Amino acid sequence: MAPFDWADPFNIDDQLTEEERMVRDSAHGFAQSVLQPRVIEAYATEADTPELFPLMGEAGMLGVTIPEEFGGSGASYVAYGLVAREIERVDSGYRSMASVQSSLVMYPIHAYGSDEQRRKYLPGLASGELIGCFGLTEPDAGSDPAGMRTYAKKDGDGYSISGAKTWISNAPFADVFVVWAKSEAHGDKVRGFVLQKGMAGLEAPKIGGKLSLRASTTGMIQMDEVKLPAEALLPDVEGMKGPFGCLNRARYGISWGSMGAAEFCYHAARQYGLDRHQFGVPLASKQIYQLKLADMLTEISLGLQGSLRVGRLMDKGKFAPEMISVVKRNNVGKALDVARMARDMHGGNGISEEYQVMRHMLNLETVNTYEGTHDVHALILGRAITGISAF
Ligand code: TGC
Ligand code: FAD
Repeated sequence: MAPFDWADPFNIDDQLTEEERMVRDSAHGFAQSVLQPRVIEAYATEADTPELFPLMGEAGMLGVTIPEEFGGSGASYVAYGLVAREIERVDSGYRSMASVQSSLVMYPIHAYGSDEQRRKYLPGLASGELIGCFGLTEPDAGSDPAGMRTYAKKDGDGYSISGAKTWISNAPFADVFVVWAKSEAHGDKVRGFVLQKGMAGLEAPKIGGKLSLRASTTGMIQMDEVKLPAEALLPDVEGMKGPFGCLNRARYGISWGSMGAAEFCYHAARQYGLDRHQFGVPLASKQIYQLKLADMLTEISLGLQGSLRVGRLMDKGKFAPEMISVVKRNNVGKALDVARMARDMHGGNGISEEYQVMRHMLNLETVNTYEGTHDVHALILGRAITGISAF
C-alpha cells in the first residue's frame, strides 16, 4: 500500500520524467518568487507589465516546446503544461501572457513560417525581448472566426491589410502581431501575416475596465491599409486549420493552467478550514466542509490526469483536437466550480484581495470563455459524437 497525499492524490509526480520535474520546480520557484509578490497590486490597478516578459524569458518560461536552436527549451508538451500550471497557480492573466507568446505567436512562426521568419523573431520572443500577440477574434466574429472581415488586398509584391481584431491579449505593448485575414492573392482563403509595431496604419488601443484577468493587458488591433512586404506572409499554412493548429496548443496549456488555479483555491480552502474556528471547532471538522474539499480533490486529480494523458499523446503526435476540447472544457469548468466553492468557504474573507480566491474565480470566467467557450467545446464534441454539426 502507498501513502495517500492530499496534495498529489494520483501521484502525478511519479509519472513525470526527471527533466519534467526540473522544469516544474523551476517554474514553481519563478512563479512564487517573481509573480506572486506582484499580482495583488497588478490586479487591483489593472497594470500593464511588459517588463515581466524578459523575466519569464530568462527563467525559460517562453517557448518551452520550441527547439533550442531558436531559443526555446526543446522540452515536451507535458513540460509546457507543467509551466502553465505553475504560472496559473499565481494568476490566469500571467499564464495568458506566457501562453499567447508561446502557443499563439512562437508556435505559428515555427510551424508555418519561413526559416528567415524563424530566425528573425523566435530568439527575441523566447528571451522576452520581443512581445507577441495573436489576432483572430473580431468584433463580429468570436466563436465563429471563419466569419472574419479582416482582408489583405494584393499591393504590388506585397499586401495591404485592413480590419479590426478585438479582445487581443498583449496587443497594446506587442512588438510582433500574428494576424489572420482573408487574402485576395489566395482566393480569399484565410492566411497568417506577421505585422510589426510601428507600421503605418497599425494601432493597438487598450481595452480597460475588465473585471476579470486584470493582470493581463488586453486590446484591439486596428489596421487601416497597413502595407506589408511579401515576406510578412506565413508561407506554410492556408485556411482555418492555421489558427486552429495554434489554438490546440494554447487550449491544452489552459487545461493544465486552470488546474493550477484550482489547486491554489483547494489548498487555500483546506488551510482556512484548519485555521478558522467556529462553534468551538475548526471549520475543517465539519462534514459539509470536508465534502467540498473531497469534491475539489477529486476534480483536480481527474483533471490533471486527463491533461497528462493528452500531453503524452501530443508528445507522440497522436492526439485529436477533440481530446483537447475534453480537457480544456472540463478542467476550466471544474476549476471555476472549485474557485467558487473556495470563495464561499472563506466566508467574508473570501471577497478580500488578500485571500486571492475571488481573483482566481473572476479570472476563470474569462478562461471559460476564451480559446473556445465551454459551450463551443461541447458542440465540437457533439459533432464528433453524432457526426452532426450544431454550430
Ligand atoms: P471547421 O469547418 O470545423 O474546420 C475548418 C478547417 O479547420 C480544420 N480544423 C482544425 N485543424 C486543426 N485543429 C483544430 N482544432 C481544428 N478544427 C478545425 C478543419 O479540419 C478544416 O480544415 P480544412 O483543411 O478542411 O479547411 O471550422 P468552423 O469554421 O466550422 O469552426 C467551428 C469551431 C466552432 C470549432 C471553431 O470556429 C472554434 O473553435 N471556435 C472558437 C473560436 C476560438 O477558440 N477562438 C479563440 C481566439 S484566441 C484566444 O482566445 C486567445 S485567449 C488568450 C490565451 O490563450 O491565454
Ligand atoms: P460569442 O461568440 O458572441 O458568444 C457569446 C455566447 O454565445 C457564448 O456563451 C457562446 O458559448 C454562445 N454561442 C456562440 N455560438 C454558439 C452556437 N453556435 N451555439 C450555442 N451557443 C453559442 N481572441 C484572440 O483572437 N486573441 C486573443 O489574444 C484573445 N484574448 C482574449 C482575452 C480576453 C480577456 C478575452 C475576454 C477574450 C480574448 N479573446 C482573444 C477572444 C475570445 O477568444 C472570444 O471572446 C471567444 O472566442 C468568444 O467569442 P465572443 O466573445 O465573440 O462570444
